[in-house]
Amino acid sequence: MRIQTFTAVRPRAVAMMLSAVLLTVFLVTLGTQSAHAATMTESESNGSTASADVVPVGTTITGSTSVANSSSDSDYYAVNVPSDSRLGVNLRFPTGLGADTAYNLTVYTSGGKVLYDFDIAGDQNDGTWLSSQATFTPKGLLYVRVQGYSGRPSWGKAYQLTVKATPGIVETEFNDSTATADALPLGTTVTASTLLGSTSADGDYYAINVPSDGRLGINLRFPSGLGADTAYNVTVYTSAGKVLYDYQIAGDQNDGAWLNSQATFTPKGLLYVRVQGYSSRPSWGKAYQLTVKATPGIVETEFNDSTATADTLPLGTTVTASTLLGSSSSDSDYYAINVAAATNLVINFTFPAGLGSEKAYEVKVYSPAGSALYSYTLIGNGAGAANGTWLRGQTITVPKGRIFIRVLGYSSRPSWGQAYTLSASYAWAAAPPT
Ligand SMILES: [Ca+2]
Ligand SMILES: [Ca+2]
Ligand SMILES: [Ca+2]
Ligand SMILES: [Ca+2]
Repeated sequence: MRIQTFTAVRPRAVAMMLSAVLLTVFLVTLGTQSAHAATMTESESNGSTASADVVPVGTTITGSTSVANSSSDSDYYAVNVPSDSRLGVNLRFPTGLGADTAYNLTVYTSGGKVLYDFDIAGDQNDGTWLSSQATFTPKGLLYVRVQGYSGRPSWGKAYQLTVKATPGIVETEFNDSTATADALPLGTTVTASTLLGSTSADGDYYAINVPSDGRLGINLRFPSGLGADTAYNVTVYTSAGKVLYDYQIAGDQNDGAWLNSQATFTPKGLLYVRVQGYSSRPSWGKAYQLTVKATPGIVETEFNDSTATADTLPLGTTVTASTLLGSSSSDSDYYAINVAAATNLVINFTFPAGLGSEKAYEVKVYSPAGSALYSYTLIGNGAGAANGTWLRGQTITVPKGRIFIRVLGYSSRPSWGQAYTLSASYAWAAAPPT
């Protein structure tokens, strides 16, 4: 009997208990959901990534830096970002907290590395300065830490934190080396910034795969109003990491036109573009857009600075090139031409008009043994210089074999970074000897 009574009663008790538990869970869930929809309130203790309050993207959480018997308080929030995005971190708090630092706000990667780190002053209480910073994140988990100290007027005050994420093609830190470069397909625009943790410099590397030899177009755009000093350094590296081109981009070159006009060339294959900035510059924390294009063609392939590394130039073929190189003050481009028999050559060399009244290029011809046969200095506005008629009229006799044409330019000249074209042909090809 006792056993029967027991077994008869027990299931009812269990069922009632279960109902109560389920109801509680249901109510708690309801309560949590409605809190999410409006605003959330932090739940101490949230002083580590492990105990972080989970805050959905776009949801505002109210918190406060204050802990009894402690001189500091760290509030960690975990935010799950569904795709690579530009972040908007909005921290608002009451006015009247002075001009000194009110809060420290740090963004951590899921792995706990410092991605961004800001000191927020008391008079930045409306949140606009912080949310205007160009911050980016790869998809996945990140942590935001709001930190305060008992010695600050912000201690015990309520703050509101909202993290927004706008999906897009953005850089993904840490991209500070060729090994960790962001892949950037040709013609794709990436949005990024030079801004990083508690460091004074940020280098953003992009890996670009170029399907064939061609002329590069590097287009870097950024906001106006960043002054006339250097805003960014842009460096192009070969796949082996050698500096091919290197530029200082001034704040007033923000429309990208100047850099894009530079005659830069690349052999097919991998190259890297690095955009570098410093915390001391007005460009720090500003968004930039980078697009790299490539136009296939017969172009020089640096480094072609000696007879040993000369680009082979078949007779009758026109190559496009420039005197422009890394952080060097001069560039020599050697071209090797195979000549079947001693002959007269016509050299067709053209460059843009308007390069002034000083030396623009030197064009030299070498024998297969490397001895100088001819040397010509071309003046920018010299008669027939830019359009090539003067040089085409010179009598150039070369022996049979692998002869060399060298084009030399200097960074001090207006010709630096301009495109030139070069071809060579037998003198009698146009007018056969009789
Ligand atoms: Ca960056
Ligand atoms: Ca970087
Ligand atoms: Ca060159
Ligand atoms: Ca060269």
